[in-house]
Amino acid sequence: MSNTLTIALSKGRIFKETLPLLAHAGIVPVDDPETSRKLILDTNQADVKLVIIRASDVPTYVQYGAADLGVAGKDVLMEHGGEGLYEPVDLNIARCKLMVAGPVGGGAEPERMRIATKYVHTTRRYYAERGRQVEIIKLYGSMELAPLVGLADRIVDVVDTGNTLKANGLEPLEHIADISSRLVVNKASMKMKHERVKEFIDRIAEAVGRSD
Ligand code: PRT
Ligand code: MG
Repeated sequence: MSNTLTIALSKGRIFKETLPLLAHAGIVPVDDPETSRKLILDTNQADVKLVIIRASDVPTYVQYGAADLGVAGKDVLMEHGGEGLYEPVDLNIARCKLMVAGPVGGGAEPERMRIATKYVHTTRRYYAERGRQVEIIKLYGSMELAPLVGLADRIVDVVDTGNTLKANGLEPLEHIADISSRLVVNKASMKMKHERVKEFIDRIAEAVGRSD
């Protein structure tokens, strides 16, 4: 096993909010993923690389050891199941809520609700635990559209300000979970690169403690 540390991140809010935490661990990327087309970013440290991937792919890369570490939303981790991963630090970034939402003043629930979501497993578990029979429709994005065009009665999605729901005539109805991003670690890396990985985790945890 090489001594390089590979860290998996997604572009956008997770990358932006992780940067100051990495800086505290002495890691500064050389390229900006928003302008560079590179998928592997060098950093100021020769043996630390960042891989830039879809948010929902981060747990998979870390599970299989393609990255030693990663940053993923709890929504993504709940949906993935978390096999093969340690989740040592709540980074307290990219916070939002996983909610059930539906049309404003939508009235009584239909007998067998149709729910559109990209969080199929989490949604199935949520309703199963409540003994409610629902039909789940898998979408990859723009869930807010589904109730407007009669595809679904409800959606399950993450909500931050609630502005997107509101702009589409929807309102939050049920709270499923509070979400923030977590540092995840490959189980083999934790053993084989223990010193380096442990040092990194400690620096990141320290940075989280400082930032608020
Ligand atoms: O875009 P891609 O399909 O690759 O992945 P992604 O959309 O999951 O990635 P990204 O970068 O958008 O989100 C990464 C992580 O940020 C998510 O997994 C969440 O843990 C977290 N997060 C925090 C959010 C939001 N806040 C958020 N508001 N992820 C998505 N949103 C979206 C939401 O889906 C909705 O469309 O923003 C819209 C709602 O925002 P408000 O402010 O209008 O409520
Ligand atoms: Mg997105």
